[in-house]
Amino acid sequence: MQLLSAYLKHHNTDTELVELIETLMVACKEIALQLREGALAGIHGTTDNTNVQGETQKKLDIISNDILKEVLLDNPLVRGVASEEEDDPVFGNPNGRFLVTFDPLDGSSNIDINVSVGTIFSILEVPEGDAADSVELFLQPGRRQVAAGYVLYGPSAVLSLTTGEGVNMFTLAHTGDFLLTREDVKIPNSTKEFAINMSNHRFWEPAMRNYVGDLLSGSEGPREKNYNMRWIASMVAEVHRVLTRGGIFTYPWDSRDPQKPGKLRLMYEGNPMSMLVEQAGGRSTTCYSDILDVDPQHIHQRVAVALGSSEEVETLMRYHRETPSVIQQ
Ligand code: AFP
Repeated sequence: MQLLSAYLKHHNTDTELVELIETLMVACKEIALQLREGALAGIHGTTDNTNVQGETQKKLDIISNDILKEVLLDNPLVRGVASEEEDDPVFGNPNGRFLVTFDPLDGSSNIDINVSVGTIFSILEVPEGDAADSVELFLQPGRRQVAAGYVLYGPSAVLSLTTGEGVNMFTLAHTGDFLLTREDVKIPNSTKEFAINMSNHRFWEPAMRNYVGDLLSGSEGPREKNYNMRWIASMVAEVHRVLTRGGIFTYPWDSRDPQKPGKLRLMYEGNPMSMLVEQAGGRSTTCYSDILDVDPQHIHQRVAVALGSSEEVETLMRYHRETPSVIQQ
């Protein structure tokens, strides 16, 4: 089985980008170890701190954030990092070539119940010109990403990675190496599996209620086939299922906070997952347009997400085109 770095070099991936990805994996291996220790190391549970999202930080949110920040900023290739757990970007080598955004531990509300969580990352290049250290450097549309991926900490630790030439998966071996286990991953165009937090049904747009209603009507309804449902409450685990066997995952706009376009974060959830899904032949949208074309206005911006099997996502978008919207005035 091929080592991660050997595979990337063999496919002529930029050598500095390979080095940066290897640096990210050093941090993710340490996080995998911490997670495995879990309650034994007394690192389950919450802290008294609240992050910029207004969420209570878990002990492991902070531990994984500190590991990633330290390891990345130690690498002179890194100009700056932005994290779900940091109010503002943190800068390193002023001559660094890359910017990294990350969700250090996605799905952290699942840690204490021992359900899969993950680290999601997105890599951008510093725009041309000698701009000073500022958040503006990061505010680039998702199409500008040079690489994106996640490490899923589940029964095994699996890296899903794209550098813009398809998606490959690497599994963490007991030797500490990430070894190639799935090459050129493709998402099936159609599916019978959907994932949405049904408890938010009354807050959705009419289009989303109609779309999900017809899924639930199954073979007796206009979709003429039966659908099954999943909800893990870890986007990284949901997207891994979609990459592995197809499906549609959505966290749409809802009226609980009408000013917010959605719950999930554009720069370190929406964009990296969208690059992976599109590179695997799927679609990733706001329900109205492609997420990778969204022009970011701030680093913790939220976005509505509907991604997965292309035919199913296009059907969801058709429902949104054909039903009057309460947000798309
Ligand atoms: P946490 O990281 O706070 O657990 O949130 C996870 C998440 O951002 C995403 O991974 C899930 O898909 C989604 O939120 C779950 O949201 P609900 O708790 O509303 O189902």
